[in-house]
Amino acid sequence: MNIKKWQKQIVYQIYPRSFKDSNGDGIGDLKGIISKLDYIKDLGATAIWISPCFASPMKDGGYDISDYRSIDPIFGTNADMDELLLEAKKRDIGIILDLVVNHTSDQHVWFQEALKGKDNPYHDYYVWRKKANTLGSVFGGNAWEYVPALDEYYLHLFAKEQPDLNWENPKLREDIYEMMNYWLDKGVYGFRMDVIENLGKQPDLLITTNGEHLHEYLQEMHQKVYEGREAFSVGECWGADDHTRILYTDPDRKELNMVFQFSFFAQFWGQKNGKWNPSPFDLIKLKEVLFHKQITETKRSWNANFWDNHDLPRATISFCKGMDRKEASKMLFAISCFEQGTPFIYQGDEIGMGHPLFLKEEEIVDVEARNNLTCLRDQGFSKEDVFKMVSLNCRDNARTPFSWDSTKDGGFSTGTPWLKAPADYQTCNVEEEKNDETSVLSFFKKMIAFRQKEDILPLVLFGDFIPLAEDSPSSFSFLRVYKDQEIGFIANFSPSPITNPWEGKEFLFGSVPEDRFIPSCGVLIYRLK
Ligand code: TEU
Ligand code: CA
Repeated sequence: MNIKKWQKQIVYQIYPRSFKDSNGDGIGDLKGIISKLDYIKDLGATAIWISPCFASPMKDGGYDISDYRSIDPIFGTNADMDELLLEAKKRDIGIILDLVVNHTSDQHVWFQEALKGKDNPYHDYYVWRKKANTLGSVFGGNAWEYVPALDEYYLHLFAKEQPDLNWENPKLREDIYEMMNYWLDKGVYGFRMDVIENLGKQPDLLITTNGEHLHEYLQEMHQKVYEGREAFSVGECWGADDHTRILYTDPDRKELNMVFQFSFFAQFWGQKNGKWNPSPFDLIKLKEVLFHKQITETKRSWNANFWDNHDLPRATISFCKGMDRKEASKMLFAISCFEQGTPFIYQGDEIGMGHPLFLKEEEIVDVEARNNLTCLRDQGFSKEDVFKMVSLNCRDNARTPFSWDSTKDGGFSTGTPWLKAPADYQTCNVEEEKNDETSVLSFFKKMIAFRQKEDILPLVLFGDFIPLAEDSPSSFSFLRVYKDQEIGFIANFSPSPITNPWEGKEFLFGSVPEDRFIPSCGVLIYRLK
């Protein structure tokens, strides 16, 4: 089978505020990213998704964009972006930008114009109603904000500083496509598309995801932007399941290459208070979701394989209690590499980074977390309980400054970082790991090189996936079968050793030496046929 370029990418996600600061202001920037391109190349990643770096008041870490064509000064200049594109190209690394077009910042000129009156041509770029309904914002509270001067409410599915765009307006859609083409013409490789499932929202019916016209818009976007280009697209779709994934990613439908699905993670959110009150992790439930995803309609759709991103606490901490965090990081990545689909690495996973230890409320900065410090208090939880719920589950956990070495704050910045550094940067950093053959970093490199091998890649991309030991509370194991090849994958997803079912077979690759027993988090890959 012919492998398409987008199918064989290994994508590395950068949260630019936290990756590398080049000028000592405590905030990561584009020059910082440029200085680390060789690091990313050496890791084996082939593309970089950069979380938003556009002009923004930063009410939501840049997911509130006030100008889609300018780089925010805290991240650098448009010339820095040109340089990044050039330097990435030299290394054959694609740059994937974050496309946030469900909403803008309230400081975007479109919204500022819209506020001027109902006759203003930009008024209809946003979603207005005479009356609010009960629709809630993802970040807590109601999704409607009243503007006295207009005697109308505007919709904001996220923070009130993030008014929702009105995709029913063809003029708005044209402006967005033009902007996307502008960046692709500049040499950008593609887009990660923020909450793209919300474009068809029907707020009067309380429908936010999977609205009536969603797929029409995505097909139109494909035609006006992607058609005839070799570009990459991945949609962020919290509401997608194994069947709706086809709607987005069946190549015949011409919408997106792949989507992020979240139920593997969100299934552990509590009935009440969701992410702030997760239920205990259960490996069998995790496998149920991930295996189902792997065996359902994969011939007509495509998977994005990920464990972490800038919104989720690290999976090594949520899912791997009692296990060594660094060994767990190797195991999770090996799974991503051997499932059908395209693997994503979130910055820091490749060195096994952990969380900061938040000691007081003031150290938490994320808008979702800050809103919920109040909302949860209003529900009657004690101050101590609220702090615990928020500090353990908030998005800041994943947004800590990257640990490059053992100097102050992990060498991220010569100044004071905008967010607390991880608790153990002195022992968990690139400098410590780069020359250590047994480190997480070395494993990631070897794992990528193995997966991308000519005789392995087609099997990983197109082979059948056959789940094994679904009821086992300790192993994560499956077969991949392609033409006359059969490869067995087993990971010990538990704190204690397990027996190796394939001892004596043709050993191909592993995170631990081949033996009768597999230690906690150990991964072994065998050729069975
Ligand atoms: O996330 C969408 C989203 O729904 C998340 O906010 C998610 O529900 C939440 O983080 C779970 O805690 C995207 C971006 O990834 C996120 O960073 C943005 O804040 C959000 O959209 C708005 O643009
Ligand atoms: Ca900086």
